[in-house]
Amino acid sequence: KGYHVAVVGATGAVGQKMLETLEKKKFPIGKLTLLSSKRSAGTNIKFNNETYTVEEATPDSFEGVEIALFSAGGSVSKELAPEAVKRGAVVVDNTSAFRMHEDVPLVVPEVNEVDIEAHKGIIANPNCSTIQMVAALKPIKTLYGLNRVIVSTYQAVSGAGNQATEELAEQSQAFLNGEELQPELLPVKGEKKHYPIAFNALPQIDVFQDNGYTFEEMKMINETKKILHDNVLPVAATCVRLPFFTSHAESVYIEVYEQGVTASDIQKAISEAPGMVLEDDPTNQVYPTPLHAAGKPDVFVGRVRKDLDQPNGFHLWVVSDNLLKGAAWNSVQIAESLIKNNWL
Ligand code: 11C
Repeated sequence: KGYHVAVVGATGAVGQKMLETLEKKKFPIGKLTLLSSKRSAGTNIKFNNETYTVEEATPDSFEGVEIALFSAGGSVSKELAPEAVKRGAVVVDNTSAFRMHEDVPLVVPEVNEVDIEAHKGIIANPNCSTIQMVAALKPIKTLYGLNRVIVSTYQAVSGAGNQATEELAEQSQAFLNGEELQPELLPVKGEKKHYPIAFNALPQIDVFQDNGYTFEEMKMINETKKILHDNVLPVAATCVRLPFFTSHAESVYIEVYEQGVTASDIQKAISEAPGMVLEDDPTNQVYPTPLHAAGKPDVFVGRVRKDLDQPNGFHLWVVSDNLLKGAAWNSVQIAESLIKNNWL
């Protein structure tokens, strides 16, 4: 059977990758509806050699839709996801709108696929930087338990959308031409201040919360606990934007529960986990980098080391394409799981 699939936000950075992923995975599509804001409506997009015209998303756009993949910003999801559900669709939402709602499963299929079954119409796709981290943590937690997680991120500009990608490209050229930089978007669209991203590092992703952490950091903290079903797991995060286009990298410090675990135990756990690739050979300078991970659906791990002072402490370097496993690929995996398990 082919399903009626809608992609909301089809012209955006993640929407484009969703279409590429659906094509690549030969997703069983009977009918495809491409939706966007009024601004992008009318755009023509090629899918499987056919041309589709993107329509403005309205509640009635979801008549007859069975699976709706949303990635058009939180406010669009808040308004239209319930309308899609009312009309019988199951929504996979890639925004932060519903992630922490109690009756909305928050899913990375390799980690907590079974949570999908309890859905009430909406399944949330986690934040990109959370997905790659929990994918790495899960096999370690299963075998050795987890006592603590401290993460620092090195995040690509594409996480902030196509406009941020353009801003980095333009600023880089301007900088090298000796021109004055005029930042307009990053760190956060609509914020009071903007800083250059070219040849810089910005320790702010999303807006600050009252506790001094940014929303991106709190997403990593809260989503990790929800996905791993461990509300008391201590998690701390520092999220930083760097001047490259694709893939987020993360330095992750963990403390495991079991005593006597070695770095090779951790490496083995990672290398045997689905969707994970261990690239860890310091003698031959083998480790993952954002450029190398870009365009691939896996989560890459390297630099696995035992902490020098904390007997159950380990350091890992985790890299993945933020638009694929971090967004589009994971969303389509959730849709595949709905079909495969008869959970639609
Ligand atoms: C970034 N992680 O890199 C963000 C983008 O909650 O889905 C993803 C925002 C989200 O800016």
